[in-house]
Amino acid sequence: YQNILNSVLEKEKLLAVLIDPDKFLVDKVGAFIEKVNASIATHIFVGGSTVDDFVTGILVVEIKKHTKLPVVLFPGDVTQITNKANALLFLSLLSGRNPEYLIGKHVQAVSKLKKSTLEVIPTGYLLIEGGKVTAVERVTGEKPLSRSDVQEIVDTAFAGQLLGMKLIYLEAGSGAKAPLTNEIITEVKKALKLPIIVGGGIRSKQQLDAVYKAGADIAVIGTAFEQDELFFEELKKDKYYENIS
Ligand code: 1GP
Repeated sequence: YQNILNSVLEKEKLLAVLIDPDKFLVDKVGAFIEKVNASIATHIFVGGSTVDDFVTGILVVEIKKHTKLPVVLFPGDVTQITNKANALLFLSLLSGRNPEYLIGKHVQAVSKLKKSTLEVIPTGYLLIEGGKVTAVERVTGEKPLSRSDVQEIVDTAFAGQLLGMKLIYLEAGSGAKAPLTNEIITEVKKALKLPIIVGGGIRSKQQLDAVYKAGADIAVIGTAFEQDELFFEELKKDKYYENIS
């Protein structure tokens, strides 16, 4: 977390590549991570809404064989918590009113976390309309916040800050039709003192840059890399910085 804060202070933008254990074959990890290493990615997030037990641990071990980037758990359930990662986003679904996802799963996780060395980062998680029904919605039974109700989004994020959350994650949902609007990101960033994570539907360099410009500190991309690994070419370290300078 301190590394994230330092980057925010330095105005450095961070990029997390999301690997969903449910969609990833362990024997493909090496080649995929080589591409991640050559790109501007700074973090690897691992998690998904529906993942079989024990798969996450095996995948994280394999990922760590190929990279020095921090591996951060972004779990859909308690079973995805593994001590093999570096940190855990302890997500509370603030946009919903389902107690299981606000505090229930967290209580279930305690016996595991007490034995682990994972850095636990309390994270306020806001699901916001992304143009299609997302896995988060299906699993939690919670509706997303409306894109047009920016004040409700800002107030929800602000309540998360008051509750002591250390990060706020604005989520349009994996595979969202479009990333969140600049207005949503800018208004949340303006109102809060916390680093802001933005994910869902980012599929091009232009969209990534727009999300950063609007105020995202960390962008998360999953689907675009799963569907087209050539996207890594556009985000290669040398090429990316050449293009923005
Ligand atoms: C999903 O925010 C992440 O939780 C990433 O979304 O798969 O659409 O990139 P995408």
